[in-house]
Amino acid sequence: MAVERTLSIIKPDAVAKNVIGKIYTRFEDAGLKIVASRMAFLSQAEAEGFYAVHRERPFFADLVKFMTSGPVVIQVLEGENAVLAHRDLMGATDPKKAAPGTIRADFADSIDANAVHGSDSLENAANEIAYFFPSSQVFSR
Ligand code: RTP
Ligand code: MG
Repeated sequence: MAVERTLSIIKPDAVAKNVIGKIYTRFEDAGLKIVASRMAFLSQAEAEGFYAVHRERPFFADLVKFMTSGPVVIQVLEGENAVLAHRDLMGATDPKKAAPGTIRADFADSIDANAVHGSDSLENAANEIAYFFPSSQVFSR
């Protein structure tokens, strides 16, 4: 297994629920290190650019509206097999289908307000990390 980096976002619903620390603890307890972190209030253009792969999907407008509805916390996680390890911690996109004990099962309310984002491949992770963090703001440990 290789050490990887992945991009994580704590979405507006989870920030509003005051569970940033609880979610960070899950990352740390799973052996993922937080190597970059910042809070942001995404503009419409930033959210549209970030989710550009979904531009043609019927849920795109709702997704952008939700992601710009409040502040988010954006982080880079580093560790063994980080992309998949993080997706496992998150659980399925629809919290009703997410396995018990996953972040979405425990903190998400709906498929739209689903608490967290995680990169879905190593290639997308590299692009998503670069979208939010210059390399000088990522602190490998
Ligand atoms: P994310 O990118 O946010 O980590 O979520 P994901 O990989 O689990 O799901 P993805 O397919 O990339 O979709 C991005 C976000 O769009 C919303 N969505 N709604 N109504 C729908 O069928 C539907 N499908 C996706 C979700 O909020 C999802 O997180
Ligand atoms: Mg996705």
